[in-house]
Amino acid sequence: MKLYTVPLAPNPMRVTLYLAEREALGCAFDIERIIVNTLKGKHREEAHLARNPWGTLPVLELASGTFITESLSIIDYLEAAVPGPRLLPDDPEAMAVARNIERTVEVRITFDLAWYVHCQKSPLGLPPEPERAAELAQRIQPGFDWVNTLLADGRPFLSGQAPSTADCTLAAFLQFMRFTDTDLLGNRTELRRWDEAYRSRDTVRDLFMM
Ligand SMILES: N[C@@H](CCC(=O)N[C@@H](CS)C(=O)NCC(=O)O)C(=O)O
Repeated sequence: MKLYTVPLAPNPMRVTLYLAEREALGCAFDIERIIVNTLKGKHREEAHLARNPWGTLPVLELASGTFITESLSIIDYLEAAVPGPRLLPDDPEAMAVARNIERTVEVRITFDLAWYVHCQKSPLGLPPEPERAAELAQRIQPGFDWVNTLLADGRPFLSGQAPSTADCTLAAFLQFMRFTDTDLLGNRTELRRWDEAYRSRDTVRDLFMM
């Protein structure tokens, strides 16, 4: 398999974190990682558009030649195809709860947070849009409140006692937020506790660029 990726960008980063979490559990991935330099516009060139007409990253190329172009679909595939301990629980109810948390984080926080970053200080060079950034920052607040409440029982990870895909997703997008040198977490102590603890773990610490 080949994983087309780029450091810092949040959707590639959630896959990077996912792989690190499972490697720490003893899983071995036969994946060649190939950087597509978005700063140089390589993701808009023909070679990458042939892999993914949307021009986005990450992309996973399977041995069959199939390209998987959505980060969560890549994770789903790796959960199903690569043997060994998985991040999602086997129990259907526990799996649904874990996925629900992941999906809520994505829909309520990360979609807007990604655009917030681009409006504030875009790594892709998009023009600043301060008014839109302020509006997006407000829209994210209920999502952060929800996560803060979820963590109020003292759980170390978003889904409970072990890392899940939800942790990978939120941590990846909070790193992206840090690229802007702004902090939208406010005085949410539980969210800050999780954030500090998650990214300082040996498993993932060296993967974070900021
Ligand atoms: N829904 C896609 C989103 C992928 C995406 O937007 N990737 C960003 C990096 S985080 C990208 O490649 N942006 C470049 C562009 O849109 O030009 C996923 O989850 O993989």
